[in-house]
Amino acid sequence: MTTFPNGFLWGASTAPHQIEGNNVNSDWWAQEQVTPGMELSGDAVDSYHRYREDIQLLADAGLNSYRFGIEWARIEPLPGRFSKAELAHYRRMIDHCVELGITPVITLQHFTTPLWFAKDGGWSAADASDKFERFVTEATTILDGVEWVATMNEPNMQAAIMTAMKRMQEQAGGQWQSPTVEADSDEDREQASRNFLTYADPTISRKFVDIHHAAREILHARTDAKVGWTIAAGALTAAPGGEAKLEEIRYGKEDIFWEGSRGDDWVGVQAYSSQEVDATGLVPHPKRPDNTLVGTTYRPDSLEMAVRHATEVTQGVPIIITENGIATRDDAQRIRYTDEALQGLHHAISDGIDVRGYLHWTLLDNFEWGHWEPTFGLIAVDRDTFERSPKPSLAWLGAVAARNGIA
Ligand code: IFM
Repeated sequence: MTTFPNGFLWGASTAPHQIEGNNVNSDWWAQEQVTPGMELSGDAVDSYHRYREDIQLLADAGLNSYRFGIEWARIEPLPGRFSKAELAHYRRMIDHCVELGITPVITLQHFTTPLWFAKDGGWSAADASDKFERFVTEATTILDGVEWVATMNEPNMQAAIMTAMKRMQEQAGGQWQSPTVEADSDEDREQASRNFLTYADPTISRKFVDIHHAAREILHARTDAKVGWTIAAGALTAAPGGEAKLEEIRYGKEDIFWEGSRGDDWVGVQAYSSQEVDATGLVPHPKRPDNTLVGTTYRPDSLEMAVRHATEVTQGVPIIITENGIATRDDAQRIRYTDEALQGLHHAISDGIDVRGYLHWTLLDNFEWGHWEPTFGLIAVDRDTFERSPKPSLAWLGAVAARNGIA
């Protein structure tokens, strides 16, 4: 048996908008109502009301940690107007974890923002950091005793989305324009679709790093929490001739953010698959029978690759795996994937890399940002009755946690 370090966190991660339901004051909720083809989050899986049951299922399975987010759009539905009731709601969630012996890992911002913040220029606004800092300051009032706090989830994805939107608006003179549909030729279209969300404008990325550092300072001053953020890791590799392009893409897409973690108490690594870069950019995932429901290749080895890259660029900041999982209908494939990912993770730990925990994405089948079909959960949910049905993978991961090791 391969054993993990003492005190290793074993758990699952979630995000408020994806599971709570009726996040009506958020930018995402507004976007869903007007975007053709986007499915609605609606009631989601009603975890806002059913969090006790959800955390209990996680604890009963033998897991010892739960990563969840507090929703800025609920806590500050209008600028500067904080809801004491919503803050108390999230404090109850923290207390419930503690009562069940579950270590909470709290994310302060996971993709969504309040609608008023988005309308006011979002992260591009000159005073975006001031607004986020005001929220973070208020959030510290409920973080007493919480050990692990992430300021933001996947700022690198957020920066890439913002960059893509900015470019499209600039190119179309303020109009939304599809990068692929408007391309002049099939070749341009293929190139645009390959590289959509590949680049993040460095000015935007550096702004996220500065905002993170400002939030970290507030958290350090007002709480005892260990502070970090969580980064989407692409586990990118070079196809022959793609070495220089790999460096360029990986720097903009990830490394600015890993570098921004230096000086943090920990960093969250989020890895799902791996992708090649050739001389012209990202190579689309090859079509294989075991591709996931989000079109990515089955690459459990991406976790070890991502951890090795993260530790190198952060210069050894302690790591928590804050997301790793697979969108599949086949739960046996989920168990196989997770087992292989954990074998790789164990190799990295055996080589001396400081990893403190593994939090699977995700606890519940949920709203995958405009889609309900990709099921990443350890627990299935009937979206009419909200009945929870744990999958075999939940018990499997719980047994790994109980042994603190893989067979
Ligand atoms: O569902 C998302 C999550 O919100 C952020 N990281 C990737 C997950 C799976 O796509």
